[in-house]
Amino acid sequence: MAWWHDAVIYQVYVRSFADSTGDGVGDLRGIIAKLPYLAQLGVDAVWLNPFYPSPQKDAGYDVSDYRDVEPLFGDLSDFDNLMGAAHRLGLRVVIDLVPNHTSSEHPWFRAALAAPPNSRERARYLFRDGRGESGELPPNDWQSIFGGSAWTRVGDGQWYLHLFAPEQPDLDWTDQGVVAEFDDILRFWLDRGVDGFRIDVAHGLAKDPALVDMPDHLDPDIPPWVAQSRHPFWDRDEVHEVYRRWRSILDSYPGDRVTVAEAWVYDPTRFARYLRRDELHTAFNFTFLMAPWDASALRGAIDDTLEGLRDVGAPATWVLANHDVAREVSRYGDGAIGLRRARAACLLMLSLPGSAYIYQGEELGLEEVRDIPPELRQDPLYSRSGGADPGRDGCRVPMPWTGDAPPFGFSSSPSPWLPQPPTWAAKTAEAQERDPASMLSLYRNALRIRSSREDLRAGGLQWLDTDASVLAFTRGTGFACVVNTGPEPVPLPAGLASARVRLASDPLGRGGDLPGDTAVWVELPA
Ligand code: TEU
Repeated sequence: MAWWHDAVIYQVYVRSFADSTGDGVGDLRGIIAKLPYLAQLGVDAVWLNPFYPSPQKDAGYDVSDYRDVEPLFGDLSDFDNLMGAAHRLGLRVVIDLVPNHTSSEHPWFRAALAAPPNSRERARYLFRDGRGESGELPPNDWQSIFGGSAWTRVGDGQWYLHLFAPEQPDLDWTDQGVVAEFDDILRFWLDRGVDGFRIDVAHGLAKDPALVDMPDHLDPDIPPWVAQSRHPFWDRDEVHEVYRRWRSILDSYPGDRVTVAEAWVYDPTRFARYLRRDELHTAFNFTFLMAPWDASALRGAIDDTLEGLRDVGAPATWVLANHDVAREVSRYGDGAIGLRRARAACLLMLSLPGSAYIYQGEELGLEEVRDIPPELRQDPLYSRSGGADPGRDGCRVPMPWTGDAPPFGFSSSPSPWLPQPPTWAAKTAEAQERDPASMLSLYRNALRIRSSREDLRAGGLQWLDTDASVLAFTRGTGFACVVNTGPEPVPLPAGLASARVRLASDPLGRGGDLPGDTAVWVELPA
């Protein structure tokens, strides 16, 4: 079985992991210095958020050169050193590919602005004439995910499409030059030894050729970045051609290279289409991430996921957090209760069949930082929504490594690009390393057990009968996980009473009861 079927992949948010230069922004050399920490944590691979040259209008998801490293983060030789150091420690490296849009500073977009309407240069993007008497209205009513119209007008009166910020013009994937360019970008990084790609906005590359207005059948309550059926730009059938093409490129390389799609597609059948045998290997499972802390919602998300993937044979992925969503400690209720639930969720996630993702700081139990001063907030989602949406800076605050005051060893600069809360003194990696009851110790122990047990990685999942507020399942014949999402203690399910406890997210009650918001891993007698 290829490594990615059961891998645990750690997401490194490059800007916020470790700063080696003292400019307050994380960088590749900073990551190299912390690779031993990741090896000791026990993960199999890292995924790096975009580190390419970029004006940083959307934290690097606005790429101006797909074949180099942003000077803030280092250079190509730092990248090669990072690859070498990671591989020596047995860690694979997955990088982020941003194919839906470029930066407005990309040479292609500059050339498009300099060229006239209907030129070869404009054909790589979606330039159109406007509506209204003199073209003063946007070509259609699409809204940007970050707020406002998805169209911006240029000097000669034409408009261009940007599903995200105006500094992120969408590429036209019907243009063969665009297709060929990305083939070449994939090869550039595969030749440098990368183990795979995370595909940004994988459900967005194809647009309705007529660029029709938003149809009436769409549900306004569904978040704007989530696919719905017959949508003019999400999850259209044409995207699959791109992925078949990329799969054949990856397959032509030695070793097991992997793709993971960022596809906000909740319909399990539509989702599975990205993972057909000649398309992408894996995709983030956002159904699990979005589920509330509730046994039946979580069980529903798990069943739908496993059921949806059965026919395509792709492994499931499990994700609790990333750089776009509020941290799970906060989503699950903040404070002591949020942390307690996040600890239980860790054991749940790491005992489900498939691969799992850990977002940096999740293993430290970091919470969402809500009090970032407005003038320091960087996310375009905040500014473009006029502050109505707090944006995603709160989950992107730099890592606390050591010491008892900010910047907690992240940087030698006293003011990292986002400020860290002083209360993180108790959450540093250094403080948690010494504490066997810490979140970090829980993640380390769980990952150690997971890697030592074949049944946890490859065994089937079987649900056990339990109370409505409890999730209980076996993996193979020798292992079980029980999660109590309710507030009251419950006895372990019949049949598990004589089992040996391997790990618990919090201490069990007297008589072996499972307290509220607690999970336990048990070994079953042979
Ligand atoms: O995100 C795609 C996306 O649509 C959502 O993640 C959305 O931006 C977010 O949930 C709103 O709250 C990807 C990247 O992960 C994100 O960081 C980028 O901003 C976006 O693409 C544009 O490249």
